[in-house]
Amino acid sequence: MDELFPEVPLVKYEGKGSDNPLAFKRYDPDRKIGDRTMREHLRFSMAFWHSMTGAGRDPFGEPTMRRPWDRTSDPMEVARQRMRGMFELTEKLSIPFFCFHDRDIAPEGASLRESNANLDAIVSLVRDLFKTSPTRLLWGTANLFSHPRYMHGAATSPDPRVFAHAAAQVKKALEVTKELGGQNYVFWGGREGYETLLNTDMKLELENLGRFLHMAVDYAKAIGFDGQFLIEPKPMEPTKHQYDADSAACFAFLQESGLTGSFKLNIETNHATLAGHTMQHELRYARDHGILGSVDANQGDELLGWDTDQFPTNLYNTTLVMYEVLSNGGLGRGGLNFDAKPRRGSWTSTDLAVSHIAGMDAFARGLETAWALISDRALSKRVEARYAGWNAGLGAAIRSGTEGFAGLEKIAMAQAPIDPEPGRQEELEALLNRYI
Ligand code: XUL
Ligand code: CO
Repeated sequence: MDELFPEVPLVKYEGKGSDNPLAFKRYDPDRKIGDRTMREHLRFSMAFWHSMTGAGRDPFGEPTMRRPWDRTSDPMEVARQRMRGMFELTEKLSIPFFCFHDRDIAPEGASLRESNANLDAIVSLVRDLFKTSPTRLLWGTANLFSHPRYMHGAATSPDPRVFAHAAAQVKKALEVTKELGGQNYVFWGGREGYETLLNTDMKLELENLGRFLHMAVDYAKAIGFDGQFLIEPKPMEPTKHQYDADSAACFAFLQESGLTGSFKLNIETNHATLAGHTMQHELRYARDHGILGSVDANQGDELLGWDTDQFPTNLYNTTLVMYEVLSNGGLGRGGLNFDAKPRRGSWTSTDLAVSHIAGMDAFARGLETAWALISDRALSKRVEARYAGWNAGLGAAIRSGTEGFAGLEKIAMAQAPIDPEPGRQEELEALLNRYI
């Protein structure tokens, strides 16, 4: 079959001295770091919606991206070409996985029946492409936010008819994800939130969200889908208040709804920063609560402050993400999904490949640095020393519950004045710099 991206070659590792923009400088898929290869540690994934359907449109301007299917007018033919294009690029870039929304890979039809038929046709193409390609499905999801019917939310819509439509869409998306061997299924709360409490019953909406997710868990059991369910936190955009605001809000929601055990989180860098957290904070919170499932790997721009979905090139960030991922023992069935798009000015297909290479190299470097930090216990031994007081004597007594306020008052009265140990933040930042 003719190539759709003849300008993109099979991308190889050429080492850090290479000037070739279409070569890896750090990502050497088969190189072992500890007991796993870089490929196994990083589990990269391409986001179909950005890479294949994204066109470079912004609120002020028309699409800029030029793609091989631009002169094709039949939407199903466009969908087929995009899918072939995605397999071609993931293979050329050694990206082992992809992720999609139902409506990215096949156009919405005039009815739900027609939409399902469109989806089935593309799913059968994917099954054909699987026969000759190593690319596999990391996760599937349903787009419950683009169509006007979802203007007030899907599972949290005030209109039960919309809830029903969303349920039917997720039912189909689960079947399709199972059919394609998807390792996870993601719920990002597209418009599950609100604009104003003047017209919103927040309590009912959150209960309905819980009901919806229980139905998804039940249906997955019924059809034998054993992928991991993931919630993707985000605090705003498109609604002003998104219910799944951050890792902690999601954990509270899962507990309240009786859903812990069935869900983990898919944490995205640009969503963390929109929530006013570092990505490391969001990952650490999830890891400490046993719900770190997968990562949407991108970055925002601190001067812009919206969801710019840029390719991750900041080495501090990729290092600290990999620090959490390695400390978690890896991501299991999860992966690093590039929920990222080239800038509007990076409109060629070569830019699309180069953007992925930039993100992959930044993560490979982050992996190496994080591995060294962990092997040397460079940070952990300092943290352990800082909390050493909790392992013996007074700290151990407090932890074991043998001391209460009255006993602690006696101890405090008898204590000499306290000079706390310095936190040594700058020293540790300099230490991190040395490793990077
Ligand atoms: C939106 C976003 C989504 C999810 C999947 O900000 O990140 O693309 O990753 O629905
Ligand atoms: Co995302």
